[in-house]
Amino acid sequence: MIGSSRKDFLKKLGLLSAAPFFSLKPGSQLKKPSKGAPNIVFLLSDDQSRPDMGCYGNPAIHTPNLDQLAEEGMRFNRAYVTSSSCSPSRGSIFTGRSPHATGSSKLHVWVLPEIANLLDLLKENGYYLGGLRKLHQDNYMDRFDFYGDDTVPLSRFFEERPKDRPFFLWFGSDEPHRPYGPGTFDPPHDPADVIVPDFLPDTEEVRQDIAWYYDQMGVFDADCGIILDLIDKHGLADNTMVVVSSDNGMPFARAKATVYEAGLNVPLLVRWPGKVEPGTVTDELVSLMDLMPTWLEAAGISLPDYLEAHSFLPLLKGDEYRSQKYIFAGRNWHDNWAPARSVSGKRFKLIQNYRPSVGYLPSLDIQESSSYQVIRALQNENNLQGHLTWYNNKSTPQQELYDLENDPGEWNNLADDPNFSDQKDELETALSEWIDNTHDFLPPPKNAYGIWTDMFKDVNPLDGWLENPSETPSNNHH
Ligand SMILES: [Ca+2]
Repeated sequence: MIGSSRKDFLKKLGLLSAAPFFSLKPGSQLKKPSKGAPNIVFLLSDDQSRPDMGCYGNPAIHTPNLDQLAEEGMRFNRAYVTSSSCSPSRGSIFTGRSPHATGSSKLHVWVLPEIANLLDLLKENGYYLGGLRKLHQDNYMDRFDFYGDDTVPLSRFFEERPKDRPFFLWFGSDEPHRPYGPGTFDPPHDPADVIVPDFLPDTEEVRQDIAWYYDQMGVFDADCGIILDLIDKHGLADNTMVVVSSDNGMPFARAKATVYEAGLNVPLLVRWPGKVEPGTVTDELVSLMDLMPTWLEAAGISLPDYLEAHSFLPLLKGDEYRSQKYIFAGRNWHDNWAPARSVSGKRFKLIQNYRPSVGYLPSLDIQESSSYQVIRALQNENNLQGHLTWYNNKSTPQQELYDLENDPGEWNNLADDPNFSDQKDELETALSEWIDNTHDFLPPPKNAYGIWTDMFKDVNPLDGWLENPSETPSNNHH
């Protein structure tokens, strides 16, 4: 929902009409697009976890258009956002970098303008750029040749685009973002049918809250259906790669704005006729930042000198593909400060928490949600059961290690279990190298003073010797 102040702002920018903006770097020239460069359509929901789509095995949720698309393309089981937070996650999609390396580490902060980004590269190579509805990287507004908010019919882009150039279309839905209530979807989802995840209490209010979330997913699905019909109507389907995903997980407790799976693991569907085998499913680890090089490569555009992300174009085309061993993610400021980093391998996942002195801090939208009010009420009655006693924790472990195969809900922390010290060590090393290599502002769990010395390799970044100066090791490197 775009408020009137935002509309005023957009009017000021002239973006409510299809005003062409052009922002090529000085000296750069518009190139001709490569022969056969595909159109790219990106359909992005706002706050949806992976399981909440029919094609991901949820029989209660009404997403027929997206389920059909999954049958026509590739479905990813293990696609991850770089941060379970709108603007940081979207910044990574635009730049192929982690949020701490884009300038957009916090919610509502934009990517630095000098960083190489998808939009400039597509535009320099002849693409026409369309943006519909929510961007949440507002500095990029003026990069689009066409922008339409929720007052602009979805069809207008298809009518106004130049017919002799490939296009990139960003459709940033406002759904299923909160607030929730009745009347958004007909027929409404029945609370009796919804699947209550194991991190929420199964009560009437929670079921209703989830049913409203499903209703908004129904709206997203219907909007995607309109866009897919327009692609067909304009005869574009054969040369258009359609990608569906979400910017972060469901807006419920222990999901959105956390580094747990319900926060990070999002749907990802890719349909590209003649290139992607219909009905394929993959368990390969991919990050949404990988979309940027994948799209550029598909368009025949050279990649920038530095990118953290990996193209998964070969995987899409069924060519030889080198699997990614690890996927990294992080949390910084999102209504509160509880930074964390995570690394997921095929089976094990390590979380490093940087504010262990506090327990779970929900984002504001979740704090206000009816399902979180239920959790608080149960807490006050001392009536949280089983796993859900997790919400009573007054602190957070510095490290969490989970076996995702046997414990997909991430309840059984193995970080201090000596039987898993090898797995922890491997992931600590991978996480530390990533933190160093991407110039993160947080210290790595290993080698807290960087890869140039192993002198401090056993210093824990959170309770190291700084609090006990007498134990400070001498530093010969000064
Ligand atoms: Ca979001």
